[in-house]
Amino acid sequence: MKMLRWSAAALALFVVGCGSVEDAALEPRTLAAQESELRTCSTDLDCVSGCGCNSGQCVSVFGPPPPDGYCDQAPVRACTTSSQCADGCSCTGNACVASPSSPSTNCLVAPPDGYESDNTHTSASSYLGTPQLNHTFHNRLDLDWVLVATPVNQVMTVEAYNLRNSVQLQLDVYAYDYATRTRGALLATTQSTVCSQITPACNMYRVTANVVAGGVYAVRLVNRASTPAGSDWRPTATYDLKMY
Ligand SMILES: [Ca+2]
Repeated sequence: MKMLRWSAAALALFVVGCGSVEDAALEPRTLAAQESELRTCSTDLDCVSGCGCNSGQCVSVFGPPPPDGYCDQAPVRACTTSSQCADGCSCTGNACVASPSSPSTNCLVAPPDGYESDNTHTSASSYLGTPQLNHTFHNRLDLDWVLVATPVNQVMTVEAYNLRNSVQLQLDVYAYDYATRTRGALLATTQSTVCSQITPACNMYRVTANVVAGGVYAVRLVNRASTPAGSDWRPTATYDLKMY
């Protein structure tokens, strides 16, 4: 399915790119001129979708060869609204672009989600009894803390589910002393999805812990993806969180 989507996207880009191919045919460029335009890179994230970084240059990595110059384009962050772009960027032509007032802003990075700043247990969001939707890992170093108060003695289940855009995370539950804001013992942790099939029932992270009436517990979700921070134009890793 992933490949199918890429193919459709690539096809669309190839169609869009046809104009430049014809232009190139009308006015051939010298080989030296073409080589001078090759896009330099240090990681695949420096190259547009469908191109990879090979020996410091963006080149086609699989599938049919793209139109001349396709891999020489700078990557952009796709969007449909400006809320999907970082501060200082707006969504123009389905790409996040820097506002005229801050032209040097890096618009490849994702904006933080509505639960930020929640990178420490003292700035955690509070779980209010209903699922928290659309948590994102907006950069490689992102982690998310959530505090939950437990009204009764029970086995509490915590799930990170609806995993979108290649979420890889670690899910932890800690005991917590809310009065002193002190983290206690690690009660449960996982880095593995429930099962390996590609189904919603399997593709989630789940832990359980014994909790007590009147208790507070701290849940931590850590981004385990290896994407370099600060240059991620790809769709942002997103998950929903529920506890019951
Ligand atoms: Ca966070």
